Amino acid sequence: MSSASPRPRLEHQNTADIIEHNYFNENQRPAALEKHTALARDFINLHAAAGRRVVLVTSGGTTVPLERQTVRFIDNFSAGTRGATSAEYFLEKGYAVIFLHRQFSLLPYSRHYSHATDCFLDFLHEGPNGSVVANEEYREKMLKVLRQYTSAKRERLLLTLPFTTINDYLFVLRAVSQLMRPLGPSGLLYLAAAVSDFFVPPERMVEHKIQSTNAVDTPTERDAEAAAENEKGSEEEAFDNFDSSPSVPRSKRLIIDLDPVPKFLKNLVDGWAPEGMIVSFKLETDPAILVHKARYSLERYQHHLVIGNLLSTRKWEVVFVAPGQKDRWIRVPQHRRKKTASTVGTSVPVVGPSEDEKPLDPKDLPEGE
Ligand code: 9Z3
Repeated sequence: MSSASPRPRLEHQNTADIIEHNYFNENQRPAALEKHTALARDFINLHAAAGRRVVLVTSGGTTVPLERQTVRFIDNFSAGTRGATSAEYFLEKGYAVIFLHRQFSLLPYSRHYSHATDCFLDFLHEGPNGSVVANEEYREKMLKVLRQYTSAKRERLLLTLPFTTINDYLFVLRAVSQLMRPLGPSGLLYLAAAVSDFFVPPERMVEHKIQSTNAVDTPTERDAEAAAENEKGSEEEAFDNFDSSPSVPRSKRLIIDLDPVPKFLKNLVDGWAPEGMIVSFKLETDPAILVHKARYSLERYQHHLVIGNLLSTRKWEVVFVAPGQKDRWIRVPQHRRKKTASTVGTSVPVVGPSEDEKPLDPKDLPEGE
């Protein structure tokens, strides 16, 4: 008889709970999960005891690995500008910020210098006695950013937690939002990360790098045998993440069969942090469907606010979609747009004052945006 403890019974739970149970049991816990959870627990306890509001900001794109030992992966668009900039504004407003971000994407404060088209060394020169000095024209702004950064660090107001894959992200999101549960409405979840909608489930992920040619070169007897095996439907070495056996040889093509990522926003709203304030972002490219999709998301998940944005105009305008309210477009005024058109390190608010109610036409934007 097996001595393993029985799995929890699920027959009285609803579908969302079963999907959650299955996902988090079938997918591997990230190695850093415990460490990140412990850091978040200490951080939340510290600020809850001080009566401070806490926000979880998610930022950057999640990846979908195609191989367990990952050489190739599918990425989601996001530099992390929205999340990193918003985090700075939350800090300014007195929040303690947990910044759950894609590793190497933009970070609050350092974003002003880290991914700029200029190398950060271009902001500096050598001073007297071997010192390093900021160039005159950048000094004022750099000093301001440096002071904000060191103050946030000194007061332990900013906790940065990295993720890479969709799986890392989901595990940490669940753990941190559950830790925020006792904060009630003074816990804010601000979900700006660009989250993958499709992934390769673990049972269909290959261990090794997907090969573009058959076997290890030179045709040998072994290759002939392997080819024959493949013909018979044996999938041992070949990459194929299809559920069923292929009916035609696909040896030269790469066909990727992805499952939908479960929509855990429902679980977050109903179970992980049911009293928290929850703001999600909706990204689209087609202006004709943005507001509709944002409204649909709000109705489906029943949270507090969906902020809609279009890929091409995201730096200038967003639409707020909230329960029982008219859609509200918020825009950076025209005269401030050029200044921020191609610079990452802008001091213009991510959302600015409203100009009018008509959405921007992407073709009216300056080039390069
Ligand atoms: C966003 O819409 C963010 O505003 C951007 C920010 C990713 C566009 P950047 O980092 O870009 O400043 O370069 N995030 C999308 C969040 C997302 O994936 N939402 C899901 C969806 O649209 C629903 S939770 O389906």
